This record gives sequence, C-alpha cells and structure tokens, in this order.
Amino acid sequence: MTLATKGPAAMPGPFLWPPIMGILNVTPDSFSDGGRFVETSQAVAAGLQMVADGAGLIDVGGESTRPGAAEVSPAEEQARIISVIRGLAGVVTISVDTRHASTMAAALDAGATVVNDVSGLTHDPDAAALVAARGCPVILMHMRGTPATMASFAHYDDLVEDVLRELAARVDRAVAAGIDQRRIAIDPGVGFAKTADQNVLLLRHLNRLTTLGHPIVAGVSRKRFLTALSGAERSVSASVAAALAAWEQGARTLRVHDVAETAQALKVWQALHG
Ligand code: PMM
Repeated sequence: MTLATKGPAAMPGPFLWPPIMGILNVTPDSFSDGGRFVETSQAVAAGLQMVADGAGLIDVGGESTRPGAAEVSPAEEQARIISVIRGLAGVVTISVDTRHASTMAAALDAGATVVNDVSGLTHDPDAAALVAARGCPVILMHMRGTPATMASFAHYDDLVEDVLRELAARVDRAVAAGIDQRRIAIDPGVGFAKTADQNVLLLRHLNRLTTLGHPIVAGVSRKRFLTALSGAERSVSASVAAALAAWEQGARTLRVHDVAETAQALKVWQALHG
C-alpha cells in the first residue's frame, strides 16, 4: 500500500459538502450477474444517472455494512469498485465507502477524492495516517463493534450524549493523526448499533451534533427503522420524509438511494423555508 501522496497535492482548506450524496453499492446483489465487465458498466451508468438526477457526490462501496453482513476481503472489495471509480472519475466527486486503508489508497489512486469510513477510521490501524497523508476530506461515522456484532452494542446511558462524545473522540483521534479538521464531516450512523427507537430519538435530536462544528452527513435511505414507522418496506416516500427531517435538524449532506426524488423534495423544502 502506498501511503505517500500521489498526483497533485490536495487543496488545503475546507471542502464544500454537496447536499445530495448518491449511493452506489457494487455488491453481487446490486447489479445483474453478467460478469464483472457488465456489472462495471451498469454501475457506471447508474452513477451517471444519479449525477443527472442531482447528486454532487457519489459514494462507491464494495462491502455491505448492513446488520449481520459478512466481511469482504480488501482484494475482493477493490475488484468490485476500482473500475467503477475509474469510470466515474472526472465526472463527479467520488467518495469511497470502506473500512480498509488499502482500499482507500487504491480508490484515491483511481480518482476518488473523499473517504467515507463507517468505523470512523478505527477499524484499520493504517487508515487515519493514510487519510492524513493524502489530505482528503473524510466522513467519520458513529458505530460500535462491526456490522456483524453491532446489534449487541445498542445500549446507551444517554443516547445523544453518548453518540456525541464517541464522535468527538473519533474527530480528536483523526486530528491527532494529522487530518485537517476543516476536512472532517461527521455522521450519526443511523441503523449502526442502534435500535429502531434509538434511530428515531437520534434523528429528533440530530441538531445537537452541530455543536461539534463539523458538517453532518446523514444516511437514512431505505433503512429498516423506516419500515416500522411507515408500514412499507424500502419506501421512497418514507426515505424522503426522513431525509428532509434530517436536513431540518442540521444535516448538510444526505446519503440517498433515490437521488431524483430527494433532490426534488429538497428544492421544494428549501424554497418554502426561504
Ligand atoms: N450507511 C450504510 C453504508 N455506509 N456511510 C455513511 N457515512 N452513513 C451511513 O448511514 C451509511 C454509510 C448502509 O446503508 P446501505 O446498505 O443502504 O448503503
């Protein structure tokens, strides 16, 4: 793995987080199994469609982090996503959704410019140093345990305070590793080591996280807790309603599957709120 900076040095200073981040999961069940080349071209086409629909950032991931999901090796993860990143590089800003430093490095070499780590750079001991060396913006998400174990860690003394404190610790750790704090965004980690009720409570009080002084990214799209609330599975309307509520509570980037619907709803919301 190369830790050194490749290509032009990253621009110093803050990063302007776009309002809509489109989700591009390149896992075996995401696209038709016509082989890797077909899968790559379908994934690139899906990414381009999300750009046309209003996404300013595309989040490319090759490992499912849904509750109970099995781990994927970095080699397999890279085989899934690197050609997709190359196909989209230069067209739109790309983040790589990974917990592995070697995948971060390969993705940045292929044209991604943002790192999104659901473990908040705690899973891989090389990750924080890599992000510091590359100078790229990074999303630090809150979770406990791993996707396989996180359900057993959903016990909090004071949910919002605990998430706030644990996110602050992740930010401190990242800054201590040399990451420019103006390039750090935080994410409450909806659905990660949280029950359905805890997700609701956290979203109601999301605004409290703004006290940390970092832009907030929120991912609520098609998450399981919405099924209980809406009575419908993977409902677009339920996802859009939750995304707007997160926006109202201070989220500045919405990580979504349904880009067109969310972008349209956000435009109306913004117009009506002056
Ligand atoms: N959720 C998932 C994966 N990556 N990254 C961030 N920053 N925030 C999230 O909420 C998040 C994430 C899992 O959802 P998916 O399976 O729909 O991608």
